[in-house]
Amino acid sequence: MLGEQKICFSGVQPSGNLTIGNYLGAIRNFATFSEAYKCFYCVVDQHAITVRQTPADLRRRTYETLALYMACGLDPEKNTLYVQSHVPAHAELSWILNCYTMFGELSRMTQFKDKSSKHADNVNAGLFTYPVLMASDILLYQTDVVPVGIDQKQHVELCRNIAERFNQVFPDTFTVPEPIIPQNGKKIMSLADPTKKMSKSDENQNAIVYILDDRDTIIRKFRRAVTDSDTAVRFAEGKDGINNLMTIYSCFTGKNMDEIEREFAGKGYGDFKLAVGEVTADALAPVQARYKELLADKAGLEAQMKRGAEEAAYYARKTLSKVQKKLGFVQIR
Ligand code: ATP
Ligand code: LTN
Repeated sequence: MLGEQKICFSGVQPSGNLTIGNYLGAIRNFATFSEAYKCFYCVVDQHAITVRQTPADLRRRTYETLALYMACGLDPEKNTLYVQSHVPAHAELSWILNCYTMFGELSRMTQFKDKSSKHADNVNAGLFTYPVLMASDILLYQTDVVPVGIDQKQHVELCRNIAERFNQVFPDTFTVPEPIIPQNGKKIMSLADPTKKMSKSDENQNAIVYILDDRDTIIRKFRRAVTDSDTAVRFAEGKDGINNLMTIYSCFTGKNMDEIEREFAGKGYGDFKLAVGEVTADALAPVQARYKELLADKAGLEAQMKRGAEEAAYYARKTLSKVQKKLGFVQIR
């Protein structure tokens, strides 16, 4: 809470091209909080460097992610949109919270285990303390709710533990946040291996549908999606591929599983896959058109970055000063 207003915070890494998993699990839902909450949506570039990035790509993707936020309906007048590295308080609070986070807690994070096995040649300390920086992002703004896909639930729970631990020593410092996980779309699976999360860092391009893929590419990728040897479109245990396609179709059309089963009764997987591709392409077309316009105006994006960072820094400073005072750091301002 900031005064009377409830706060919403979330972030996306500019670490690759964004997928329909990022869209359905997170970004699409962000705009729904704008009326009832004061919202901060951050492009978390400092998180992205926990795995190696090419500087030119990181720079370009930072602009792209901000443009995509706006193209997905986030009005910069109603939401604070900014880049993490522009607000130094994130890194400052992160150091402090490192000292209130246990080695054992961080060792249990499944994302750390996954990423350290994927990047075995670069298991750096930043990858390990990644959830502490994420906790700092959230706690700096006295956040009440954090909309994320289910893979981030464990990190938000750790953030709650850190906040509670700190509050026990220094009462009333942080609001303890709640994760908000969408009912539908919380975990979109890979089209090539539907037992795995669709991830923007997957090497297999056929596994992923990007928000910015063109219509033909989207339809082709869905046509190739791995399914099973059954023929009926029905949501059932063990039919991971079809379940995933039905979830995507449901997210884009608002239809429930029964309605989808009825709609495709007597039809085969081929017809269904084509329909999933078409509704996805139709839904993404306006986002793509708006994105192109926004990205063409680099100066406009930079002005937004500046405005967003100034606004975020104002709130972040308040929490950081309170924390520093409580800890016993000498204030010289
Ligand atoms: P990487 O694959 O590089 O680890 P990521 O896509 O998992 O990246 P982010 O870009 O930081 O990570 O994720 C942004 C948001 O998108 C988070 O809230 C995350 O939970 C959500 N998200 C990511 N992938 C999916 C998915 N397949 N289904 C639903 N939500 C997802
Ligand atoms: N770790 C998140 C991105 C992220 C985030 C946050 C999400 C960084 N800071 C704060 C919500 C709140 C991920 O999706 N990989």
